[in-house]
Amino acid sequence: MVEILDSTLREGEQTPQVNFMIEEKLEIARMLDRIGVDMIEAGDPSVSPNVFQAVKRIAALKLRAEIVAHSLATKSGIDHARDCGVQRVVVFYPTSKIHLEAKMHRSEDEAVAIVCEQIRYARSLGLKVRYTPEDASRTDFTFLVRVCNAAIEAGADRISYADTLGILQPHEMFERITDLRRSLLPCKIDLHCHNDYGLALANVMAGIRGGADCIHTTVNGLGERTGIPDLCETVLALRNLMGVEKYDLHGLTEISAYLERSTGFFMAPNKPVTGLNAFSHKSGVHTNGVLKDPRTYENFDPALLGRERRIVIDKYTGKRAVQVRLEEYGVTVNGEDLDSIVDEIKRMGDERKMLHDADIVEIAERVTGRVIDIFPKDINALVMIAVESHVYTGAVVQRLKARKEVSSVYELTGDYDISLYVRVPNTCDLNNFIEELRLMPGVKTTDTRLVLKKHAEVVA
Ligand code: HCA
Ligand code: CU
Repeated sequence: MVEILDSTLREGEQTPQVNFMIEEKLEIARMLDRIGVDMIEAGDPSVSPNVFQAVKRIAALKLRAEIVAHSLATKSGIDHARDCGVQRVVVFYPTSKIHLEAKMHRSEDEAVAIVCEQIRYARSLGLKVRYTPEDASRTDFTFLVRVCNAAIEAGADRISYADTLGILQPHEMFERITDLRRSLLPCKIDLHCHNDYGLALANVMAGIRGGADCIHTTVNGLGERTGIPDLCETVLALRNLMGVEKYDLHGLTEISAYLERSTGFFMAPNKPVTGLNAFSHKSGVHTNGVLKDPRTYENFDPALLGRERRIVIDKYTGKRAVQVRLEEYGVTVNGEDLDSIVDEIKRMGDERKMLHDADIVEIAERVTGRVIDIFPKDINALVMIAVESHVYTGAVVQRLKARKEVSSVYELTGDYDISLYVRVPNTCDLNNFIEELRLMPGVKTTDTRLVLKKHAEVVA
């Protein structure tokens, strides 16, 4: 069964301008655990004292997911991981020629020796070990197999195939992982794919078909440069396209929104699954289809994610969508009027960037000559009144009922004793009315809210 390791707290925090507070990391870890990810990569404890604290506190939460610390292949890095109390450490060390020569100034033989020494050290501390050959996708395949098998013999039980630069195509990933699976000693294979060409999710799915076990994700696809696969997209793709049902979909919208808020890194509207437009329909052909049967243009029900479909009304809109939108406000129109309303919407849509529901209702009013009292044109307000304790509420109600501004009165329980629905022509009149209310005997305090939109039940 496919596994997910979420690295929002490690790879995700490598996103430019993104840094989490410790409490936020704990909250993210709890949310990830509720979704059911198999492993949480909580950070590299050597990065800073706060990263260390966060990893340690996440390990102490005793979540269902395995907690993983990331580390360079150094003794001190591994010591830090052990001190955090995590179950697993990642020992990462590059394997491509360019990284070994330009960055590490090490030969292939030296790299194998360092990797094995550090893995053995981590194992001696009782840690499970994943070895990541960084830049694996640009590494000579024979050397890659050699270093990975040496790592497995030294005690690693997972190898992370890192497409660090996001340069593979899905068919290549499939072939590489198929070959790797055949060439490696028994171990689990993780896939860490960067999204530089937008191929990260396609690549991990191809890699899974090739025999890999685990996909690395981050919430909202955070990470170095253009990030790695988004957790929400991955969970939906695994479920809907590959039949993997083990993750809880309910927490996905929440965690994505939490990450938007805590990072200030907002999703493009056209982002799959979590983007604003993921379940929006605009052209007449599409909206007509969706209103007849959502399966015409929706591969899955947005309710699975606690989301709703949205029908956009503008110049592309057909009759059916306009009719349904008006019905939502309790307005029914005949066929001829509907034609005229749609014509008018198309005309306005040619001139304006956006049409709001208030515009659509206003057009319907003009065409039908009816007053559709949904978006108040005069000032409508709800006024809450608290009555002095020694005063009989009914006495105040009697006075209020006599006022022409008041269209309904309710007696209530709670902090306020009376609520009024008030209609006045303008702000000045509202102001005068409230001043008079305050002077009325028995009125202790008032609290006023303006009404922006009245829904069908209220109108009726
Ligand atoms: C990096 C390291 C890494 C490691 C991936 C892994 C990568 O370059 O920052 O441990 O699986 O992309 O190679 O994120
Ligand atoms: Cu990475």
